[in-house]
Amino acid sequence: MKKNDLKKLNEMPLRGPADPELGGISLIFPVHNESFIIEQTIRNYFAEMHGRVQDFELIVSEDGSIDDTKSVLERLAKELPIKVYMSNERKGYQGALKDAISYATKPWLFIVDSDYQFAVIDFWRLESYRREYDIILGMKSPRRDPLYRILLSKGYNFLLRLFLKVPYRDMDTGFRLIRRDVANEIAPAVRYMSFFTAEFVVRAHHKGYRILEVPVPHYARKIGSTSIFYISKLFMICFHQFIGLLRLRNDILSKKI
Ligand SMILES: Nc1nc2c(ncn2[C@@H]2O[C@H](COP(=O)(O)OP(=O)(O)OP(=O)(O)O)[C@@H](O)[C@H]2O)c(=O)[nH]1
Ligand SMILES: [Mg+2]
Repeated sequence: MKKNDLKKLNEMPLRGPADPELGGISLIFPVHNESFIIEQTIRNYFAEMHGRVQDFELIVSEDGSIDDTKSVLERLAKELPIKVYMSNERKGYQGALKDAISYATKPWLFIVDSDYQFAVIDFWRLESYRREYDIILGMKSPRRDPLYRILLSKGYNFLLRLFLKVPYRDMDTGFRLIRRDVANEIAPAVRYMSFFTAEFVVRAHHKGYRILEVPVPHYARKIGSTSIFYISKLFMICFHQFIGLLRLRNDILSKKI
């Protein structure tokens, strides 16, 4: 990490208000089986952003949970002005995000993983860059995950840089601020890589959109478990991601992007 980035990371960001001239924000949470943490996540993010972001909405994209998540969300939706979309079938991370993007109404989307591995206060580290950038990515600094996940992610980002000619370091981050018109243009085309964000970033980069990575602290998952990176599925996940990467490269080389 650059010296300047490290210095900024040690400073507390100013907590808004968000610049109203830059437009309102739809906060989007993808959720699957997060009954132990989802209430805390929604309450903390809502308390911080509602009131400091003039034109604000909070959208939850729940997806085939088989724990208590749905009942927690039903209760919260009666108390807080939030928009909850639930699905009995699991659409998957990519499908649920695409749907959530189409439900959003504000000019900017703040799409955040719902298991509280990112603190809401770090939204303010991204906010002011809306003036100059179309996509602002929270780069996990440092990443608080098991070593094998950190190594896999480093290798994955290295391959993306090498094969797809992009300069970014943490393309599958779960903390990102995106202009809605850019999301609406690019999200429907995302199809090769199942985690959505990396492919989205690559496509946006090759379309010439302005993308910035800003370091943000990352926190270990405190409760619940991954619904994506099961160790038993790691080999297949890596295999599918690599095939996706090659397909994306093919699209770039044949100028389909
Ligand atoms: N809508 C939807 N959300 C999902 C799905 N799978 C995971 N999520 C959510 O996506 C976010 C990221 O998933 P995680 O399982 O935390 O992935 P991770 O952070 O890489 O893994 P951990 O380090 O174990 O937390 C969480 O908020 C999940 O609730 C899904 O199929 N559909
Ligand atoms: Mg997580």
